[in-house]
Parts: sequence; structure tokens; C-alpha cells
Amino acid sequence: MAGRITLLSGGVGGAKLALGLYTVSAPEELTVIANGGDDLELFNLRICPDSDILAYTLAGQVNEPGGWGIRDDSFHALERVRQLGGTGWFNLGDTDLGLHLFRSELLRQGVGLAEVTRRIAEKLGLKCRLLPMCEQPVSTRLATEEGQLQLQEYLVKRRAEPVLHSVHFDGIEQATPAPGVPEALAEAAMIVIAPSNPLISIAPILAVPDMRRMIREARGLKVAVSPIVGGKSLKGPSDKMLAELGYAVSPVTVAELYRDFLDVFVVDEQDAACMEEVEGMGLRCVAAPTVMKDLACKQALAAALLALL
Ligand code: FO1
Repeated sequence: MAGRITLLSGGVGGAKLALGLYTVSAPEELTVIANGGDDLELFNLRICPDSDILAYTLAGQVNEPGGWGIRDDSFHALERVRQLGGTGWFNLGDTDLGLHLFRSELLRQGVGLAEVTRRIAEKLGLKCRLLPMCEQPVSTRLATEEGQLQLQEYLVKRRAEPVLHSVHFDGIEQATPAPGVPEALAEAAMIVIAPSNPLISIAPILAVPDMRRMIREARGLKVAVSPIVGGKSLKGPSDKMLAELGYAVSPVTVAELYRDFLDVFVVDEQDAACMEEVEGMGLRCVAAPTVMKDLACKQALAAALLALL
């Protein structure tokens, strides 16, 4: 028994590691804290893509190979919206829409997002805890060459093409860690930062007031997995975004972003040349196979992390 594990995660990339941890450790001992900066309002509905991707992945319902949405979902509702000339760029499937209706109705009734997320996780059969980073709405806004874009507009509507100038988390000053988050951090034997985009998936979680301090002060081992492998992102546009913001596209940059609270930084075996520089920062650096192309790879990485304890 490894003890409690708390994972900080974005969507598709982080969910792969979440599934590895979920299937190799006791799932009841796992807590996943989902990024909420990707959340959006569409059709008066609250959509929480990263939380939903994690829930669908752990429930075995996620659509592959994309890693988001529900397998074999239909899109009749959205087709009608498009036919009528409405907002059709964000692909919400019919079954997925049911979840957004459920969540939005409960939120309107005054139920907190952590409790709504708990009910969703329970009904999908999850044996681990899934928590939002905070209950207040936070929206990641990107200043780009095309002006201000909400994160999903940038990622999905504009396919991450516009050159990025800066990232801002709207509403973050009013946010507080969601109920359950302080305990999940304090009680963890290990806090894991998933190989998610450090700028838009992990940074919003760390930017919730008090979050960074709570992680730093937690007694558990703090471990992060590099999302940059061989000079490229494992998933999504982390590499392009880092470069456009003036960072070197290297695991070393990511280690630097987490350096104030981190104990161990995990790089891919092909980046072993970076290890000395990371260790020079006063961190322990470990090389492991981090490319999670199938369930066995996800489980192998999870097992390598648990072996650090
Ligand atoms: N990603 C896309 O590339 N295109 C989509 O239309 C899209 C719809 C979508 C709907 C629900 C959901 O939970 C996720 C969805 N995603 C879509 C994924 C999402 O944009 C991002 O991958 C995450 O927010 C980043 O973690």
C-alpha cells in the first residue's frame, strides 16, 4: 500500500497518468484535482472539460483516440444548433450534454461545484476522489496576436495557431481551494504533478490563492512528470506556447516552474542529458519511460512514481 496519492491534472495528457495510477494503486487512495481554467459557459451551461475528461477516462467511457468526450456519442443537438446558425465550434455530444445539464442545474440550485463533481464521479462509478481546483469560476484568457481569446476559443476554434503574448487567469484572485483540496494535499504521501501543459493546465491550479503554499508545506513527496519529451510536447501545444512566451522548450524549464515546491522531477529516458541541470537546481531527477501510448505504459509510469515512495 503506497498511501494516499494526490494528482494535479489537466485534461487528456494528465488523464493518462490518472488512469495509470487508478489501475495500479488502490483507487480509493487516489485524489485527482482537476484544472478549472479551461471551464466555459456555452448555452448557459457550465462545461468543465478537464474534470469531465478525467471522469470519462477513469470511468472507461472516454472517446479514443482524441481522449475527450464520450465514446460513440452522437451530435444531433449540436447539428441542430449549427443548422440554426448558433455556436457550433465546441463539439458537445448528446450524452455529454446531459452531464452539462445536470451540473448546471445543480449549480443554479446553489450546490457547490465540489459536491456536484462528487455526485458525477459517484454515478459514473469512480472509486477515487475527483475534485475541482476551486468552486469559483476561473477562466484562462490568452493575449494573442489576434487579441484576447478564451482558452477553448484558442485551442479548439483557432487550433492554437495565433501567436501567444501572455496568459491570464480571470477570477483567480477570488478563488479559494475547493472543499477537500487542503486535506487531499495535507494527507497525501505523494503529490504528483501530471505531465499536463504547465502554462494552461497546471499553472491555474497553482495560481489558486494558498495552493502553492499548501503544496510546499505538505509532508508528502512532491513529484512532477515532464510534459516535454525530446524537445516536443507529449500532447497539445505546450512546446509552441512555451517558445512563444520566451521559454526554452525543455524539461529544465518545466522543473524551474515547479522548483519552489518540488522534490523529484521525472524526465523521459530520451532526455537523460537534462538530468544534471535539473539536479543542479537542488532537485532529485529520475529518468523513466513517460510516453503513455497504451495502458501498459500508463501503468508502468504510475508504478515508477509509486516506487519513489
Ligand atoms: N477538443 C477539441 O479539440 N475540439 C472540441 O470540439 C472539443 C470539445 C470538447 C467538449 C467537451 C470536453 O469535455 C472537451 C472537449 N475538447 C475538445 C477537449 C478540450 O478542449 C481540451 O482538450 C481540454 O480542455 C484541454 O485539457
